[in-house]
Amino acid sequence: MERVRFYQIGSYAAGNRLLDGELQTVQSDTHRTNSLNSGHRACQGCGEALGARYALDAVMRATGNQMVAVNATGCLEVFSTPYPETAWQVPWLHSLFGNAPAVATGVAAALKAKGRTDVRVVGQGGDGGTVDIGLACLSGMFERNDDVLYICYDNGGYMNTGVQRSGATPHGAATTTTPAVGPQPGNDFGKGKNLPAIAMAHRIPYVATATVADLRDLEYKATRAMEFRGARYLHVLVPCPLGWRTASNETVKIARLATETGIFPVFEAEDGEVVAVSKIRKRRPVGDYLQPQGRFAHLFGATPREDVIAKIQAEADRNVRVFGLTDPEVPVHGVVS
Ligand SMILES: Cc1ncc(C[n+]2csc(CCOP(=O)(O)OP(=O)(O)O)c2C)c(N)n1
Ligand code: SF4
Repeated sequence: MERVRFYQIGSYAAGNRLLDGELQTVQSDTHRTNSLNSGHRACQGCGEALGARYALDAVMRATGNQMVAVNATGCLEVFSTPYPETAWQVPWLHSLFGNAPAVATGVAAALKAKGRTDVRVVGQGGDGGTVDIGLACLSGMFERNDDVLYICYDNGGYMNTGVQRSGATPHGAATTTTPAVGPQPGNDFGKGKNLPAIAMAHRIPYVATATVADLRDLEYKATRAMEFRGARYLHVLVPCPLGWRTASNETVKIARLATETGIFPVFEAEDGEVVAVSKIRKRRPVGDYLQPQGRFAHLFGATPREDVIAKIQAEADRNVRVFGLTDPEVPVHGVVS
C-alpha cells in the first residue's frame, strides 16, 4: 500500500483554508499574487526564493496589490529575470548592485509627488547588496525615514558570484574568500556587521528578523511592516544549499536550527527598542546547527575544533542573554519549538 503523502507541511497553505478569513495565511489564499512565479532558475531548495515569495505575497495582500518592488543585483535578481523573461508578477525594477535603497527612495518620492501614497514600495537584496555595498544608501534611507520597507535576504555570502564572504558571513564559516585553512580556518572572528542592530540604531519605526523556518511569522512581519509609514527593515535568514553545502531538502530544518540554537535571534523592534522576541522552547547546542553544513565541515574533522565551536557557542549564548530568548519575563510574540 502506498504511503499517504502530506504536501505543504508547515506552509500553512492547505489546511489553513478551514480557518476564518481573518486568520488565514496569505499562502492559503488561492487568489494570492504568487509574486515570484514558477519557472525561475533558483537552485533547488533556495531559501531566498522561498522567503521572497512569502514576504512579497504578504505585502501584496497588505497593500491591496498596490506595491512596487526594487531589487539589488544578486541571486534573487539573476535567477528571476533571465532576459527577456521574468518570474515576477508584481511591478519590479532592477538598477545596480549597491543602489536598491536609493532607487526605492526615488520610487517612493515619485509616487508621493503624483499623490499615489496608496502605492507602497519594497526594496530588497541579498546580504552582500545590503550590509556591504548598499549600506550607505540604506543608512540614508533610514536617516531620512523614507517610506520604504527594505528586506534583506541573508544567506551569509555573495552567493551569485561564487560564495564570497560578506559582512554577514558567520564567524568560522568557509567561503571561497575565507577558506578553511591555517590555524584560524574560515571567516575571522571579531569582524562583520549586525545589520538589524544598525537599523535599530537609526531609530526607524520598525525592524524585525525572521527565517524561512517560520513562514507564518515571516508573513506576519511583512504584513505588520506595512502598518507603519517611514523606513522599515526586515532581515530574513535564508539558507543557501549551494553556499552552505547543505542538502536541498534541509533548508527549512537548517533555518530552524539557527533559531533553536540562539545563533539567529528572531525579534521585532519599534523606534529602536525590542518589543517582542520568539522564544526558544528547547535549546540546542550550536554543533547541531553547524555540523550538517559543509561550510563548517572543517570544525568536525578527525580533530574537532572544539575551541572554534566554543566561540560560536559563546555568540549564541550572548544572543540568548541579550534578547531574553529563554527568559519568560521578555515579551513573547511566537514560540520557536
Ligand atoms: C558594483 C558591482 N560589483 C560587483 C558586482 C557583481 N555581483 C553581482 S551579484 C554579486 C553578489 C551578490 O551577493 P548578495 O548581495 O549577498 O546576494 P546573493 O547573490 O547572495 O543573494 C556581485 C558581487 C556587480 N554586479 N556590481
Ligand atoms: S546560490 Fe544559493 S541563493 Fe543563489 S539561487 Fe542557489 S540556493 Fe539560492
